[in-house]
Amino acid sequence: ACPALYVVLANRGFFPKDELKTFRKLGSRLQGHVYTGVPGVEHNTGSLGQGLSVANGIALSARIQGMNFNTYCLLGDGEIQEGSVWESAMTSGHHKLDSVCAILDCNKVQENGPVKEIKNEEPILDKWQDFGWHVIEVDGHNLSEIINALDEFDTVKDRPTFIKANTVKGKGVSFMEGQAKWHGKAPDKEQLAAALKELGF
Ligand SMILES: Cc1ncc(C[n+]2csc(CCOP(=O)(O)OP(=O)(O)O)c2C)c(N)n1
Ligand SMILES: [Mg+2]
Repeated sequence: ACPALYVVLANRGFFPKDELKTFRKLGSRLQGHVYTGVPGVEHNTGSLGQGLSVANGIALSARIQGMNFNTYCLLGDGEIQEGSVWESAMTSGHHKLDSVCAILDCNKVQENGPVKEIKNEEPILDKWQDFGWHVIEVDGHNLSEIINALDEFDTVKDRPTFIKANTVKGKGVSFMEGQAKWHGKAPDKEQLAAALKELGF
């Protein structure tokens, strides 16, 4: 996910767009996991399972200080096997943190294979609902469904919102779709050309 974040930050002027070409090079601040050395990044990531605790902390701090903004947390479906995610899910529910929205990128695959074979998580929506969350399910490749879900989140009071976004890992590139083996692998020149062609570039 970090290349996508870097592109957004560069486009928002946090650092020069030219710097994007240094991605994952020795000496670059744009590494494979984001850290606070990157302008616009306020918390290190890389270790799965921490994001929702951070989101809760930000939301609670805003409440205490009387500040009015929303906090969004993107989770992976492999990531939610981490116990810390459920501690924080319980915390958001207990404190009725209605400014927190968690979005699950439910692509059915984690680093080493299919989620349901490694550790089945279904029924996911029932679990989050039981922890005190308002739950919504969308097609994560359908922008208007995502926007509607975010609008619904804005109207929900006294409970956090969980959006299960059903997605396909590697969407749009036929030989990558749904396959764990592409998790951290770079395509060779021919594969790159084929992938860009399929994506319409
Ligand atoms: C605590 C921790 N354990 C293991 C890893 C290694 N790791 C990086 S990504 C990943 C798989 C995550 O799967 P998922 O949450 O489904 O994300 P996806 O790749 O599908 O977007 C793992 C195990 C890590 N970064 N942190
Ligand atoms: Mg996944």
